[in-house]
Amino acid sequence: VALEGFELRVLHLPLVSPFTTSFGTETVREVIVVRALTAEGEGWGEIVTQQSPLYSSEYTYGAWDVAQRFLIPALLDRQTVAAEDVAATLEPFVGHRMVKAGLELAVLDAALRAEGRPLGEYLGAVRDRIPSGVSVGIQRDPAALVDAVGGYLDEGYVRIKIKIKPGRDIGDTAAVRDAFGDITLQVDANSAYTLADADTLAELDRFDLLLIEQPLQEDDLVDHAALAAHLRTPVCLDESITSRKTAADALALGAASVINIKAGRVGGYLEAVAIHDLCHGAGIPVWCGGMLETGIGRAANAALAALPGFTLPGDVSASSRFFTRDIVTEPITLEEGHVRVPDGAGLGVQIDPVALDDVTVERVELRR
Ligand code: OSB
Ligand code: MG
Repeated sequence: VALEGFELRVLHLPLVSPFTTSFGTETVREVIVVRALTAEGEGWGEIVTQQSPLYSSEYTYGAWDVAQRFLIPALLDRQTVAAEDVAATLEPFVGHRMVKAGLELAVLDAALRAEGRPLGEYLGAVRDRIPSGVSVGIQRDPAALVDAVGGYLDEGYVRIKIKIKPGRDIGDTAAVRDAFGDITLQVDANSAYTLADADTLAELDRFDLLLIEQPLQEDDLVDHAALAAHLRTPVCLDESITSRKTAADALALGAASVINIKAGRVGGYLEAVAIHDLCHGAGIPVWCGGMLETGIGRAANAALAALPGFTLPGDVSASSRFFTRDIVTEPITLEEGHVRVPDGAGLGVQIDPVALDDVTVERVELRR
């Protein structure tokens, strides 16, 4: 596409209920959306950083700065850019993968909308709907957790993931198993443990969990391999997987037997497909993680999760899981426990300009 500029906005979307993980509590989703302005038309992307660098080193105003100071100028230096060239153009800049992913998605959406081609078809989707799981935050106590999980099961979610942290692990998991029996259940520690906690984590083995996600730190690949050898529960990596290369390294080390793929964390949907292809070839199951996306990222995640190697239900839930009002005109909905893969051009969802303006707290436009 012939790039003319980019618009960036910081949004504040109120959450329907506070979302607590081992690293903190959010009540408002602060997120950046990107609009690519091209001669062929516009395209939308989402930069999934959070307000504070707690899940990853990236955060809203770091993303806001690096996008305007370095990444967007590098893209605008080119006359025309294909979505397939964005990663290589931004490659000299170390890290900032969530920002790169958001910019790449906006360019890709513009190109696909101009061609009239759906994102799912472009990425290699083989399904028109995907099974939907839900990520449930840490609650006041195990009884409140059972209430929350019960509500999501009633809505039809086919897989439950509960957040755990030291002191809120065995009891919370036992409460959910006792209340709901044989549901598809997994846990996510968001790096809250060390290898010294291996015996506590082994107590989770008796709950027949689908997997435990990211028990140790982002750079603890060797420790994850040691822990995996100590557990019957399969170890899945999230934070540690920042690229196709780290995915290959993790698999070579035996640090994971399942991988959570998030396009933002790995620098874009094209890198996400490369990790999918690697894992699919190696017989390693993958699933699509989430970052409390708006309808933009949620539509793109639904397309990604429709690839053949996504054999486990992911965290692509309905927009209503987090928001009372989405910024797209057709929010993502749950139908018999599934989310439909949009089949319109590009992302296949349209921005609601009024809803978008209502949650915008900052806006900037950069033109070439
Ligand atoms: O670890 O998967 C995670 C949200 C923010 C940051 C990290 C994570 C999460 C979630 C929610 O678990 C996933 C979602 O439903 O978007
Ligand atoms: Mg996770």
